[in-house]
Formats: sequence, structure tokens, C-alpha cells
Amino acid sequence: LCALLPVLFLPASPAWAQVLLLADMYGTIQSPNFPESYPKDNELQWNVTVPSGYTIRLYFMHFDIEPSYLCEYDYVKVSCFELAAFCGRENTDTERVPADDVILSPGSMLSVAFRSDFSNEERHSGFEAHYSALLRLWLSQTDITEHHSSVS
Ligand SMILES: [Ca+2]
Repeated sequence: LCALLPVLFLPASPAWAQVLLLADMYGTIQSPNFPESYPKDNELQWNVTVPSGYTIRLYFMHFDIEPSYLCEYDYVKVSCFELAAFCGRENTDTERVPADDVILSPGSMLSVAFRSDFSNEERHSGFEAHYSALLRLWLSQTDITEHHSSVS
């Protein structure tokens, strides 16, 4: 899915949202306070940029975001999933979690956005994701197709 979509950063975040720029070849992205419960009323966005010719491989080691219908309250969004937000602890009919999906950026940029609304009814530990830059030449079409089917 990701590989077919154009490179997009997420729509402009609200002015109060904190945007973190990551330019290392690999790194970790965590919800605030991880692994303690994340705060309410929080908006954070990570914009990852790697050198051109590289693609970004992102996967989640841990995921626990308060579930809500269609993830409208708390969510994690990855820029290449234009329509999908992740939330909850497991996939349901209306919500999805990244689980073991490996997300590959279509280009050399990728955004991850986290939002929590004004309340958390239970403690949720948030998420931890790792990313690394992969030289695009190393990816065979098979890799892309496999990753592809794993995320669609
Ligand atoms: Ca919440």
C-alpha cells in the first residue's frame, strides 16, 4: 500500500502540535512517557527524512493506544496510510493496529503523528516504533510486494 502512494507529509498539524525532525539513518519513535501511560491532550509529529535513494522501514515494537470507533479519539497515523489511523490493542472491524506490519515509505520521507484527546479512561502505554533507512537498490520487487501484502 505505502509504496504505491505519493510521498506526503501529513496535513499541517495544529499550531500547538510539537513537530520533531529526525534525520538519522535509524532511530526510535516513542509516545510521550513511554512505557508509562501517555498524557492526555497531546499532539506530536515526527518527520523522518533520510537521504534520497533511501527508503524508510518502520515497524512497531509495542502498540497500546486507547481504542475508539474508527480511532477518532486517540491515534497514531503514518503518512503513507492516508485513510488509516491506528489505535487499540488489536484489530477489530473498525480499528486496526500496526501489529507486525513493516511499513516502507514510498520516498525518503515519512511522518508519524500521535494524538491523544482530552481523556483516557484506562492506562494505555502508547507505542514504540523503530525506523531505519534502507538503500532502495537493496529492495527487490519481491520485498516490496511481500511487505505490501502484509500491510494491506
Ligand atoms: Ca484518550
